[in-house]
Amino acid sequence: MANAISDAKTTPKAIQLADYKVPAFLISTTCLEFDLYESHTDVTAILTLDRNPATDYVGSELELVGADLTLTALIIDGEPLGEDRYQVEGESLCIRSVPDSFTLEIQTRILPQNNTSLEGLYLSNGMYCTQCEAEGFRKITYYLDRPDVMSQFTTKITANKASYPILLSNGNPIERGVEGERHWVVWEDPFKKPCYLFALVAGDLSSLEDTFVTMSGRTIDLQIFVEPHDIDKCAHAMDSLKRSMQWDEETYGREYDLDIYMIVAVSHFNMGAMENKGLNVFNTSCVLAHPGTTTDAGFQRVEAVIAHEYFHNWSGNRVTCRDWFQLSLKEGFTVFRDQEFSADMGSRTVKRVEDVNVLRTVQFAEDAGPMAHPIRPESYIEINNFYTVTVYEKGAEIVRMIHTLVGAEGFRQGSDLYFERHDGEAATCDDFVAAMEDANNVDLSHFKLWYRQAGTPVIGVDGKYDKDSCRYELTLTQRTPDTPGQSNKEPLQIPVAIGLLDAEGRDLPLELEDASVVTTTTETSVVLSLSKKSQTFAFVNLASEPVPSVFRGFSAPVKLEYQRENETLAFLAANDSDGFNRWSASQQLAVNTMQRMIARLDEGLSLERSVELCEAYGKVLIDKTLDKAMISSMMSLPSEAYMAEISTTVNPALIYEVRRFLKHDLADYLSESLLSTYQSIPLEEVYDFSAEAIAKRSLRNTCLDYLMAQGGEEVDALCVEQYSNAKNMTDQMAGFKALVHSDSDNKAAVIEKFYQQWKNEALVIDQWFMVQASAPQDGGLARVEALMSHPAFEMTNPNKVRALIGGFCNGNLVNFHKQDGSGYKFLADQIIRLNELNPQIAARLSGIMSRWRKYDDVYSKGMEKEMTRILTAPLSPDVYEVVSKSLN
Ligand code: B3K
Ligand code: ZN
Repeated sequence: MANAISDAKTTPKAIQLADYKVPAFLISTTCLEFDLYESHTDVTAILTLDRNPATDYVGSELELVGADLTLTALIIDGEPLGEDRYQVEGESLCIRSVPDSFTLEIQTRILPQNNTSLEGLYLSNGMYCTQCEAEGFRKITYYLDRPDVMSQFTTKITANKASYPILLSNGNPIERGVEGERHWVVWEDPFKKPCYLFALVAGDLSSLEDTFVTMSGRTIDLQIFVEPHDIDKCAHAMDSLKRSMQWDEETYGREYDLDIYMIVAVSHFNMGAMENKGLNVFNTSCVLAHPGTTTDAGFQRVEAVIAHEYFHNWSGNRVTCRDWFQLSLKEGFTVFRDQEFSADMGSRTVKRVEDVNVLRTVQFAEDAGPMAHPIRPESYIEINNFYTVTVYEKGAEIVRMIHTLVGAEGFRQGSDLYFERHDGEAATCDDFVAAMEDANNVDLSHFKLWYRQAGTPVIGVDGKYDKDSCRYELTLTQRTPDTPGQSNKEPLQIPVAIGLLDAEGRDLPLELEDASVVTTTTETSVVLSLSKKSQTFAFVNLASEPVPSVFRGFSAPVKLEYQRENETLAFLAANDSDGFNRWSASQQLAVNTMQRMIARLDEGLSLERSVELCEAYGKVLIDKTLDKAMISSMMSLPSEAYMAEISTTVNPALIYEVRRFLKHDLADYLSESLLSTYQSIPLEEVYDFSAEAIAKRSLRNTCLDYLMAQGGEEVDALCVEQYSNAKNMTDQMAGFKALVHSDSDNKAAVIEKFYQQWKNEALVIDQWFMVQASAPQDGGLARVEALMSHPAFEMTNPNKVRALIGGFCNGNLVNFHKQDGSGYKFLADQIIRLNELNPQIAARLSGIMSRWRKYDDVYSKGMEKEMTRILTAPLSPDVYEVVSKSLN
């Protein structure tokens, strides 16, 4: 048995990109047989191996990897191997004196019922399922578990027919049969794939079925498999799948390739979903949707994740990654694709605001912390720790910048060339950029620094207007702060989308003195390419001083160091033709206000109303030119997490106090307007998933949230009324959360009532845990500790852990960051417990305290103490990597 737990003596070693070597052997075919029994599973793998013509390895040893396996037989070309022919050490199986071409049969026994890591083959609510990315296949059999070894898979599954009537794997079913109480199915996948895309499912499942006719006229069978009681919650996922298939044909010319596309929903899953070839496995939270049980955000997440996994069929599966350092090749590109799909399905600006908000809050924090890494990292201890917002979301921004630089048409030509060149191959990020360069005849060699350099660039902006020459000079500077292991950063190539506004807020015609600095133009903006440390761009023929609107649409993942008067920000929030920058300006106005207030509190001064902010928000609330969803997000104060990210030294108590004060004060100032807006949008009888209906609910519920911050019996009654009369979960949840996060006397009753109504809906109960865990009222830790013993809580279910422990430690800053360190001790205890059960989830939670150095002393000492305590426990490489890097 391989032992995944390490201690100080066996420090796990880092894998380096620079050490990449082509595999010594290739596996052309992989035949798998699974015999599933309640007590164990027997796996037989028959592999056809050949020496790789491209290798420089001249020896005759074959090294395979495996973890948590009991090896029962090894047979080469029909001849069983004696123990003198091989050696098992840790995760390695080394077979001596193998020929250049041979058949290897490996028999192993595994215990899926004991597998709580949710990697490899495991049981989720009595259903067998697999998760092999990144390195889970080694928990199934010994193999060359690396993405550049691609093989053609055939899989036979045998199990009890009554308990497991549905047996699934990748590709098409080619044979089936029954033997007594057991039955079997053989699946064949005609496409070569790396083992991380292998999947198996066995269970008692119901399915929703549909078809899609592709652009070349082929009919594809679509199936969504779920536990029988969830069959009424599959329609939205099916609809999203069909729209994704059509969008990928229209936007990228990509057609689906197999005859069947299957999705299976499982309740125990470490992340959102997995793009296994032809057989996606999904977290139930990313498939199931029903107006009664799912909020708008839930519906949108299902749509986005369904699309994301579907798009992987080309960006990930047909063209896969050479090694795990190239992860952003498939993830960054696929996130960009799903973001654009969602933008096309709903409101483009609102989607951009949501995505940038996550990036600026979570990714910028990661990029400035001890785990900072470039989108193509150069080393890792545990690859599972690198499925990060940097690789995914910053990776998507880098693809988006290429899109901006070469334009939509050029980008399409580049992606066509990429798919054509590398179909069936394991490619690198360099290959992707090369296709973009070759299709567009551009040189992206400087731009490629984004793949190697970590950290968020900080951009300085300085404008000078000269009345006599009617010239406006804009000077942009850039610097990227040091990150662990990387100092002396070089200037990047940064696309800067710019517009200039006149005093009435209209876009001015843009004329540059040197037209060659312009990369692309739209009607109202130009994209300038900033590639030096400092550059000045001169705009000419301007009759009066313009107001610049920089980084329109967030044209690059950068931070602005740009002092603007509140008046200018309010002007941009009211007038900018770029919706994203309207939002950004209103956020910055609130940030300035909050930072000033935090400084006042820190000096022991009291807080006073910010008339500027109240007036600006008041204008936004009644602005007829704005979409309701935009009003809602422009009215939302910057989150505590974002305020923490942009603070030099974080004091969570002050951030909370200021935000609470402002919300209360805004509610007070705007109460009439808030109430009339709230009342002008009636609760609907029938749920509608259109952007317009979502916008209405969003604005209505933002108003409710403010009104409840102000409090009072009347508002309380209004909230209870909404909670009780709501016909969909979006409105019910908004009422529930507003009550639970208030001091309402109705709180306890509503918590109980909600539980009784939804106790049979696991995903709704996750929300029930989350809302309570994030309630800011005093005594948060005690409430969470009590909920840990609630019968609905399950430490082996990641959704539950994320809802309750994550909801508290990530979403309840004022209760988690108690100066007595009780929150930190609680989190450390849970990490140590989860480290044994599920290292991936434990490592994710460890990230919460990784930025301890950034906090005020009273907090940072407490976090350091608990992180140090974690490090004294025997740790998985996952947790070890995060904690040791955070303490170094
Ligand atoms: N590719 C998977 C993520 C696998 C994570 C492994 N720890 C889901 C996705 O990005 O589509
Ligand atoms: Zn993905």
